[in-house]
Amino acid sequence: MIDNSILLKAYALMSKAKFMAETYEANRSICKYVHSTSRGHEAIQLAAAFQLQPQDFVSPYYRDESMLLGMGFTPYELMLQLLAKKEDIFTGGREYYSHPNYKGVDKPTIIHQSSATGMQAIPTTGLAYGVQFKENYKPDDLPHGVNDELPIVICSLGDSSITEGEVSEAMQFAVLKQLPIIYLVQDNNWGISVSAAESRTMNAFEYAAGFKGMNRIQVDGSDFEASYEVLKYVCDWVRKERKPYLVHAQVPLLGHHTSGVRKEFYRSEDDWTKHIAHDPNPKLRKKLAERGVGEEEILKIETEANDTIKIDFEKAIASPEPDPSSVEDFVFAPTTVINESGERSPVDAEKVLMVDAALYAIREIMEDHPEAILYGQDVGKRLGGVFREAATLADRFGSHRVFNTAIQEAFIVGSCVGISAMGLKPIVEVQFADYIYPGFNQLASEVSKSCYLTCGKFPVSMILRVPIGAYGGGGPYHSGSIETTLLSIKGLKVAYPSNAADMKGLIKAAYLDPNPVVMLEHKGLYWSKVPGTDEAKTKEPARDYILPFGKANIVLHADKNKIVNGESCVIITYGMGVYWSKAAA
Ligand SMILES: Cc1ncc(C[n+]2csc(CCOP(=O)(O)OP(=O)(O)O)c2C)c(N)n1
Ligand SMILES: [Mg+2]
Repeated sequence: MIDNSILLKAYALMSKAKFMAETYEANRSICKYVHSTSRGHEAIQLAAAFQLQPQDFVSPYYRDESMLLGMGFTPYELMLQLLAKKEDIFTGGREYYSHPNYKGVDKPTIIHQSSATGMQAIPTTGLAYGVQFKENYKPDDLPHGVNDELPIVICSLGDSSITEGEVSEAMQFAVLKQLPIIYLVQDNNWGISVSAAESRTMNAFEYAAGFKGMNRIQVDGSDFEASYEVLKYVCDWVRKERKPYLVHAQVPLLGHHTSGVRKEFYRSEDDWTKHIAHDPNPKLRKKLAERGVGEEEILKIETEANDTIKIDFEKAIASPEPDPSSVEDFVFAPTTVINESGERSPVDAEKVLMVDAALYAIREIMEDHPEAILYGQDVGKRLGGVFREAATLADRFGSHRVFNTAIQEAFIVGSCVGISAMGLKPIVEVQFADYIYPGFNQLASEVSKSCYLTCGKFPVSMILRVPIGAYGGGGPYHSGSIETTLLSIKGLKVAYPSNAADMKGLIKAAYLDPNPVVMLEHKGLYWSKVPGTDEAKTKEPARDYILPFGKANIVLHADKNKIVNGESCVIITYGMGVYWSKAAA
């Protein structure tokens, strides 16, 4: 039986969550963004929070306010985000309510949380992979608990988010690698106004059965004691066994979807009556009374909770607004690579093809940096990339550092968010630029915004290699150019070299950059097979050569007289464009 002290602690926090919801509803007009509350989901969320230890990782979703309270964040801290205040510890007033991120030794780590439903599954599964990698290959670098406990990862999700394709990619990877992750699904039968019955034939528990190797369990998530027992069991088990679990918790939804999408727009009286019958708050109150806790003591808890919320809300209202001049802060983390350095053209160096310059750059990086890992489709053993752009690397560095993935571009791209947060440096690849689109969502929703929306706590340090452009016989789906699309995403750096020396120097700069870098590698230049591209072959720069981003090279100087006569023009270009321009000149 669970100790009364735990039930009392849960009831105090549940009472706070209830008064917070009432306070927010009464003060809707001063809340900057719309907000969701945890009403109805409190029991399962607190039960999960109470199992977490500081070395753990958790990705709460936007309804997980009670989980945050259970982890020790104060109502005041949460309210600063509700009111978009400068001192909002998560996002500095940039994000909606209950979109946390946290990096500190006193609580579990929370990486960037977006509003995109289900999309946290991939970055969070990436974290679990990072945990497993460190456990196996860099154990001294993995945080442990006070009694030497290993970290676990919890990914929290709403029931309707499970139908997103990305969730399936994450679960596939979690079971394939047997990662120490718990998917906690809070099932309130609603996805805004879409009911469970009209959106799926199975709940998350039934769905999980299709993922061979996924352990699973169901619980009444409105019953705190039952939820606590199940989550204690599951968390203890994963902490020890290092294998994935899915917990399916049935819960009522006792507020509006958000303060903007009101329950009366789409819910019937009958539905509301059914949900309210499962309110976890009176359920726990009744249990406390059954356990002999007197009415006076319960009332005291409620009064104290109410008083705290009142004081905290007043204090949060009075706290300063963000400084508008800070709006551009944290789009990128500062890079140390500012100037060109090292030897670009050693006297005795051989000329190399661009594809080999890239390969040698990665090889040197992997030799010098044990935290560098490379993965993607076909980049591992046997083939080493469909263009042989990663040939020999798996043999040289082992399958734990260079490995094949399934065909899951979203996972390849989005997992970097979690892996980078673990202090590893992912170098990943999508096979053709045309196939970046399945991963594009992760790039735009998660990767590019992580630094900005965590106020610099979680920049995603990664390289995404993308073979691009036309080459012999590519056709419509193997020749695409995507650079303009990429350039419309703030928070990404894009490099597009035109010769072997630039390729090597830019990959080195990309590695040292704390931000996400997309390397566009033109397939027509890889082997200089396209007529007129011979100069893409250059001497191989030395190991120490680094070429910073954003600096142009003058390839062709105009005739002075022609400039004076107005017969000249400037072409600013990149990649294959350099050779087209030279041909035109
Ligand atoms: C990718 C994406 N599509 C649509 C939305 C809009 N949206 C916000 S919440 C929501 C419903 C999510 O339902 P569920 O996952 O069950 O969580 P609940 O709100 O019921 O707790 C939708 C469709 C979104 N935020 N992200
Ligand atoms: Mg739902």
